[in-house]
Amino acid sequence: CGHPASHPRLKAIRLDNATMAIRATKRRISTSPIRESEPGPMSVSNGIKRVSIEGNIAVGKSTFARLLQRVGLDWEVIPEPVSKWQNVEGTSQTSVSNLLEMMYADTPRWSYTFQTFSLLSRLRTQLQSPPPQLLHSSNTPVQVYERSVYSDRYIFALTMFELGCINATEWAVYQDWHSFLLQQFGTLVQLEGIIYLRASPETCMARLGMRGREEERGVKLDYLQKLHSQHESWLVDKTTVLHSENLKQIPVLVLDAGVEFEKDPKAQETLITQVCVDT
Ligand code: DCM
Ligand code: MG
Repeated sequence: CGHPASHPRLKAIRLDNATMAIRATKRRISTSPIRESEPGPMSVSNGIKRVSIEGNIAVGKSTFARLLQRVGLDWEVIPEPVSKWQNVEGTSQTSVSNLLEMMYADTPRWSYTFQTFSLLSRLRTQLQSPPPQLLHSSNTPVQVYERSVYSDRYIFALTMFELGCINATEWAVYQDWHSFLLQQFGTLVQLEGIIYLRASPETCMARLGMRGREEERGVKLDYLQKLHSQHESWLVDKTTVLHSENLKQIPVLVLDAGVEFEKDPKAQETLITQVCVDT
């Protein structure tokens, strides 16, 4: 099967109900370490379902999101706005700086600024109206987010605070902003489900090297190990202290992204069938 959509089981697939998909997966793949609970009452807004892909740096979120889009015609992928972080625009819309580069070059100096900006730019991107064809689709439209405002806070900003790169004052201000923005806009970006692409930090390190994003050249394995444990605490062990009741109730689908799936149609199919449900 050269294309995931050509597989017979995938022909009539629509993610009409992401929660159903996650439940179906739980039944089908008993070895998957999935934990789930009921979705919150606020999980659907404008009739759109939203699913976030989470995972360590360079694990393959963008690749996986593109695969999902290929098999689900009604799905809109909303990539992480990394280019906005690499080109911070001044008032005349010209690029004034590369904040991603600045953050990695002097992490204690720029982490707070970076985390504030990544949260703001992500929220702005995710709040944009979906394309009309998505809204007029005969199936329930699905938006696939590459990461979420939750990983911004409970993975990255929290890690930077724990590493001492965001100080106690910055952390308090960040959390105040975060909570306020979610109170105002939270229902519009509320998730139906989370897909956690899980791979070892060593695998992510190798993929990061292959990707070769200039700004990330100095990223060390111990940082990826820290981010990995942070993902595990939040999405698998459920030990992260969360401040949103809805967030605690979002079902999580854990997928083994340790397999080399980027160029392997069979491995892609294995991953994709775990997300899709036949209608
Ligand atoms: N990033 C970060 N803080 C966030 C979100 C992202 O430091 N809140 C960084 C991690 C990566 C890059 O942005 O260097 C995103 O790349 P990827 O999507 O591969 O994880
Ligand atoms: Mg990416």
